[in-house]
Amino acid sequence: RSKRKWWKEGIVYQIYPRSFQDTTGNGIGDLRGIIQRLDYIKSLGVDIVWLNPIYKSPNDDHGYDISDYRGIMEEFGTMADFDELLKGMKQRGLKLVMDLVVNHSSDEHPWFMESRKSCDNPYRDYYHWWPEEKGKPPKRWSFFDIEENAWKYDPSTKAYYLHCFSEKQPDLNWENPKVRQEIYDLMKFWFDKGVDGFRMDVISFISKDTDFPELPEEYGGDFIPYYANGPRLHEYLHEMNKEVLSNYDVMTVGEGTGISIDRALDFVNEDREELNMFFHFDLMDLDREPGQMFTMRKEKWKLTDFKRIHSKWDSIFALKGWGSIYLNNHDFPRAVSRWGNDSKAHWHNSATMLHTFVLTMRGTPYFLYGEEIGMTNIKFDDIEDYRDINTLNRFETFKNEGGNIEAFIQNEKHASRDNARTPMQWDFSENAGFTCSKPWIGINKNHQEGINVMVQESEEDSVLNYFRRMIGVRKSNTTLIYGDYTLLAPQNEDIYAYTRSDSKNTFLVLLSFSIKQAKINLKQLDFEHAKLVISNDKAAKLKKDTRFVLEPYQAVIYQLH
Ligand code: TEU
Repeated sequence: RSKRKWWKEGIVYQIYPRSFQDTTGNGIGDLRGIIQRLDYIKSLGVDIVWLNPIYKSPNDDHGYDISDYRGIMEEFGTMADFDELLKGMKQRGLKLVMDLVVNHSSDEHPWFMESRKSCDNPYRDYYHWWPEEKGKPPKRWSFFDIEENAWKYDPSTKAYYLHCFSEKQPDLNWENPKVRQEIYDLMKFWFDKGVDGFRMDVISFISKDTDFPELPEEYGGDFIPYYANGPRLHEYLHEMNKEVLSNYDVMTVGEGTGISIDRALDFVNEDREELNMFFHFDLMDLDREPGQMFTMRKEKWKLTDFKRIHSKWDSIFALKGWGSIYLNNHDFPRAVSRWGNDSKAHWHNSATMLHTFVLTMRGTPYFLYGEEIGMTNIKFDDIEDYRDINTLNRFETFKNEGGNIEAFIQNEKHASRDNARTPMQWDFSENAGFTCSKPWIGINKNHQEGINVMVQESEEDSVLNYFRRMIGVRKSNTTLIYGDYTLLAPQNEDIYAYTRSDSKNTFLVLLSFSIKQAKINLKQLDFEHAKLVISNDKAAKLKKDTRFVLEPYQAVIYQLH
């Protein structure tokens, strides 16, 4: 069985600092805002805070384009604010995980400004350059480029540089040992301050085949798994572990873009000394057109596929490594709108049912700020309302190709990353208690209809208070953390049923993903001594037989013995 570790037992709360709490009145969240809300965060019962990037940045991609890895973004505050935040967290027994963005930097980072100056600049080899005299570089695809071209021509030295994300995010050259040393040093800088770990942005992309061959045929035109399979990736991760990670008691979670399940253990098997966990994307791909991570599928996703994905990933980590469980983050739409149902009638049950799911799986649970109160997609109608470079640049591409704009917006209402980035809804007031001025991005009107912290604090059965109770259930039963997971009734399209068990206890988890009443009969279970642990439906009662009828989006946990 898995060895006990704080980062396996901890619950992670992700904060997008730009949208959490503004204290200066510029419409942008800041570090002092997080300091102000530390007691609230602690009250949730979470243990670990993951902060999206707070470093100096021109904000082409909201902090994922870093111009100084040791400086704090001006809008967010100062290093003194950061130190106070970290101290406040330590005092409350909270751990802090930062975002490490080292596949690329900003083009305004001094390294890149030097690098582009001349071919013999000492920083030239900090990035990937393709000289014009070699002809046009082989196709490389870019996530955030209007022409989807990852090579940008730079006239000053007549060469192209590689940028797998926007042209303001040039890819760092990890082949260069000096680059790796710089990165290890900056990691140490934050660890020496007392930071407890890193979430590593597109860490799977850091190694490139620097001969830049044409995309091998076996990838069927899909660059993402190719980017994630660089020749020296594991060598770099192991080196990083030896040089830095192994000297501290910290956690690491890689963003596993493009990593398929058959390679999972290469990253997180303890014997390999690389990472602790990573985020896989199989679930995030489920409602997207195959090979198109930004386009919603025409047909609805199936619960049997949802179960299959989670069961498969659970089995991989049953003996070695460790998983991470998440339903949304700052790159994907809100969980309740995507996997549940955000209509008035079903919002409460589906938000709490999804909490129950995340908190009863094996693997570290990750929640996005606002998920605890069931925040929903904002579904902006107008391109003017969007702020994300991904939506904005794809819109340009779409327009240039003469695509149907209405269809584009319709897609973004469900798929845009901005859905997950709207301001935290604290109260009923005009700007939801987030700011006293105009927020940098629109606030969801439903903060006036009960999706806010203030009202949910006062209602016993609110989504927020269910979240707290459910965290209590996980915390008081290590079976729910380390115990075996067994899927029941895999073919049922309405109900996700499983047990979590060890030598001491067996828990039965029943989750309805259906808008109608749903039935399941689990006759194989011994229900003789069953106890009701928790349900999001007040009417739930302990019953003595195994034919269950669940209300729409009902969740219920029984302890069988
Ligand atoms: O995301 C990388 C990544 O894999 C994403 O492209 C993701 O699949 C996409 O955003 C889906 O909408 C990371 C960060 O999480 C993201 O916010 C950054 O924009 C990106 O890296 C570049 O740093």
